[in-house]
Amino acid sequence: MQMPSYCRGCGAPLQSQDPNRPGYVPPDVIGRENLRCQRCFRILHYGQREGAGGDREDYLAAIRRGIREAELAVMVFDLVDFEGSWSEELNSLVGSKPLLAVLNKFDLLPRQVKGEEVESWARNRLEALGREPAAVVPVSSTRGWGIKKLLAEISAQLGDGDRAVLVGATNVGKSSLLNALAGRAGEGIRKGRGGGQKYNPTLTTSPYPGTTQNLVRVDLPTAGCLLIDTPGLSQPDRLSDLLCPDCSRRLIPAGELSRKTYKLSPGQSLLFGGLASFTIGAGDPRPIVIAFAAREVVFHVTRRERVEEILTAHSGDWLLPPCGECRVKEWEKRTLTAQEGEDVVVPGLGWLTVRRGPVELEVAVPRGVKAVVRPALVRPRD
Ligand SMILES: Nc1nc2c(ncn2[C@@H]2O[C@H](COP(=O)(O)OP(=O)(O)OP(=O)(O)O)[C@@H](O)[C@H]2O)c(=O)[nH]1
Ligand SMILES: [Mg+2]
Ligand SMILES: [Zn+2]
Ligand SMILES: [Zn+2]
Repeated sequence: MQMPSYCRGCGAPLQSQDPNRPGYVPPDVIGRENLRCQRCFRILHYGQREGAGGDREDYLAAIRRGIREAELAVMVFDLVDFEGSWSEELNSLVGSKPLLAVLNKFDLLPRQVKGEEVESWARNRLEALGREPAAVVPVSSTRGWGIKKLLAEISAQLGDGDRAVLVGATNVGKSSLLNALAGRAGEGIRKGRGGGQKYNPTLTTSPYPGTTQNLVRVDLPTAGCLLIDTPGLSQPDRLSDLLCPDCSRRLIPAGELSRKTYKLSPGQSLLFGGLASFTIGAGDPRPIVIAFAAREVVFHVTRRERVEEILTAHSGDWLLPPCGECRVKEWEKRTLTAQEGEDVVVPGLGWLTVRRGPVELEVAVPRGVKAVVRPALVRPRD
């Protein structure tokens, strides 16, 4: 019997030397087939947070190998953090390989938003970035929406026995997507209790970034292709990547986004926890903005003069996130003008949609984080 040498959940090479590193299995089980490492076991069964383990260069090398092996690249985005999911580095690694774009976590948007709307929105965004994928498919990996269509699109691009590689930033849901595709293609189905069928997902997924460690290949004979999962790439200018794992989990929405409408006046500031402030300058005298972020982000309105005092006194206390440890030390301010029907986005945190404008905004974010103006993702209904 050939000894399996990689964890089937995260792809880490199996080892029995260091229990604190990915890939660890006790010496007495090594050699068995289909093993999952101790780290994956803890993540899956105890929801435990485990450190990422490897370094960025190793992840990059794995992604490069995955792309080289495949005939098709599937670029996975977190739809509610499109800018935070876009990586120039990954884009250039994909190069001229045929490309599909997947807009995952569609379930987190308000229900009014239609699939066709986000599809054409994302097509335009990608075109502006110099990309024209063969297809752009909104999906929800956790709810199973759009998976059948995506599987058909992937099969249409591939010849028999060809390979597709899933690439993207950390936590966008690549492994969840691959599990959903495999389930859809009828892989890993086993008898559940009471005789019903139950899908046994192969890949380890978790709310903390940095779960997948290495390539994991999943064969889908019924779909006539092989899919390759890759480690995610951390994003240096995404706010959620700059904070501790608990803060970053709070910023990544677990359910539908919270959405609040504000009528503000010049000189008023809207705070997103203790992590960003949007201060109204010139423009429409009574602008209306809609704030979008994960539910755990506290929105707070105050006067411009009080922002500093409030941040000093309450950030990490009731003004969450960040936690006390991740309080912002250095701020960066920019002035942006946004028109009605545009969003001002802070990648890895959320965005403001201008409902009545135009509005000039002074945006303060932690040093190194971007702020971007884009056409509105969720178009207000009149
Ligand atoms: N709401 C929602 N959550 C999702 C969806 N897909 C994935 N998630 C969640 O997003 C988190 C990250 O999912 P993973 O599949 O581990 O993401 P990944 O891209 O493989 O992450 P890395 O391996 O760290 O690069 C988990 O908490 C998933 O449950 C989705 O369609 N909707
Ligand atoms: Mg993964
Ligand atoms: Zn593992
Ligand atoms: Zn923190």
